Amino acid sequence: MRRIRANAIAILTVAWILGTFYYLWQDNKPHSSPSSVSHPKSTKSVGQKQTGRLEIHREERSIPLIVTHAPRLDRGTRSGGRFDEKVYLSGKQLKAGEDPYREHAFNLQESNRLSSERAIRDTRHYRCAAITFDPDLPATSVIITFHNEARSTLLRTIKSVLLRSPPSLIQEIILVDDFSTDPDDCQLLTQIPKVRCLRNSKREGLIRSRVRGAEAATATILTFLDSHCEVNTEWLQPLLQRVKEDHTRVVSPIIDVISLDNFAYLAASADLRGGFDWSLHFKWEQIPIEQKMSRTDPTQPIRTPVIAGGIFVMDKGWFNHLGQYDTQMDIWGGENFELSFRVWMCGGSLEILPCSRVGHVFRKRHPYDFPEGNALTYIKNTRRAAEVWMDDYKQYYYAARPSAQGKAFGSISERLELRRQLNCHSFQWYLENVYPELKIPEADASPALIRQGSMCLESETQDKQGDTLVGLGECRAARGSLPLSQEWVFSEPFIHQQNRCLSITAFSPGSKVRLELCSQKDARQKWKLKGQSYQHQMSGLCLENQSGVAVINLCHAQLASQMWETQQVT
Ligand code: LR7
Ligand code: MN
Repeated sequence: MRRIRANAIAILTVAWILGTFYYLWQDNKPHSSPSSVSHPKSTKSVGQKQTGRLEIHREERSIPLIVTHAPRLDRGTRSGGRFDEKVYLSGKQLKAGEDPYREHAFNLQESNRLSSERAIRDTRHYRCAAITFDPDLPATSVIITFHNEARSTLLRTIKSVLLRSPPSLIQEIILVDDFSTDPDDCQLLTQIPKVRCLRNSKREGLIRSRVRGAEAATATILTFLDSHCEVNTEWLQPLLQRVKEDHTRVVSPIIDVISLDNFAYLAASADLRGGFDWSLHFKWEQIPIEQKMSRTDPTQPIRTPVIAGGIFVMDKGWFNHLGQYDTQMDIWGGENFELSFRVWMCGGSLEILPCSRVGHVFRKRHPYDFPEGNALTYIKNTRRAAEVWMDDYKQYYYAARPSAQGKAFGSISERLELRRQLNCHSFQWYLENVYPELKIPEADASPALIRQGSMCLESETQDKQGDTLVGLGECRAARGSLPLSQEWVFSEPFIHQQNRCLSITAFSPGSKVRLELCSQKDARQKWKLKGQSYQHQMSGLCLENQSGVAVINLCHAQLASQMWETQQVT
């Protein structure tokens, strides 16, 4: 009897040890393709049938949520004689010989061929799986706007949400049909539980459509998605958790890539954030090296200067408080900058959460028309963002996008009033605190004369403190051979000669100016160009020629002694 018990204990111990080893091995095993977008199994060269089978087999383990939370949508609905997926999908099939890319700018044939419930690889860092969330996360309304989306991609977006989210967290899915040709694309989907459909009576564009969806939402948290996405394992919980902890956070997932050719689901790099150039062109960029070095935990949020725009979660009260969207923006584009600047400058923050992953079909062209033309619409929208939020820095937007000058952009008075009421930070604050990596263009970095008639601003002798006095002298030389003392570089906000910056000596009218070692933080050195005057930013006083001495004084438009001509040297 005793021996039997001893044997049993020995067997159990061995089993326990083996089990523990297996568990640890599983847990420590990194994903077969860590974070790159090139996955050999996803390339077209691999036999598709075999790839498909392999994928599904491999995936079963990595998406337990499908099993845990899958209410098997069509089982319930079909028996009720309601949503019939086959009927829905076969309503729109590719005609023989038709170019599969024509209508949607992705391979429609491939999308139609795939199951609406296909498994995808869990692309998260393996440490994400161990994170736990509050049991009482708030539910969300998912808002998907679309204009003539393919039925197969739209359905896959919806089903991935319903199958890969804890049901209690999905209050509803609001589809906003932006006047698609066939109302049934949207209407038939309302036979799926939780799905609602709002149809615009005319084409509005994604911005006004999203606002309409947000206004109809009954949950306290809004989740925006594009109409050709697939959400991944536990995508929603990290997003809701961060917003629950602080309602001013606006959070997005890492956006994985769904190939527009073969619809392979590819992991995107986890080291990227949203950025832009002065023409307001969005780009993914590496997170700055210092931040990268200090990231010991790959599951931590990544602060981002801007979001891509289509996929994010935001508290509904905060969305409304901050002024929703600029509803005078049309069709597509620019709204992500406007929202991003507004969130940061008016007291919120933007984050990318690496433990949340959502796939998106990235396309190379717009498959739909722009009633006012693509370029004009983008200019109108970005111009509105620049005019309302970028203060004097908008000059760099115009310099980078000269075609924007003079183009119509409507009235912005309501948005300016909103900015005033919300008491938001300046764009300079945003540049200093959120996006210091965005460099002020050095286009005007070539040296110039700053002159009044035949007199030029010049640096003179050093005073007792070792600072250089500044006055006016006869412009002495022709182009190319100027004395260095008359060459100035204005790269806002600094007017400088090498590393010495034009600085006021006191904040009162009549104070002299001199050259001092440049310092990024020194308010005495910051100027802006206002018409033909150089205005000291903080005092509001203007650079003036007072009988050959450079001083600052109360600004008077058209006062000759305050009007300067800038003449490039090279
Ligand atoms: O008139 C329109 N009405 C619409 O409802 C035009 C478009 N739409 C819908 C459209 O069906 C889609 O669901 O709006 C959504 C976005 O349009 P896409 O998919 O053509 O845009 P995109 O993926 O190229 O654009 C990105 O930038 C846009 C700027 O306005 C939006 O913010 C998109 O939501 C955004 N997409 C993403 O952020 C996903 C990641 C891509 C990146 C980078
Ligand atoms: Mn898209």
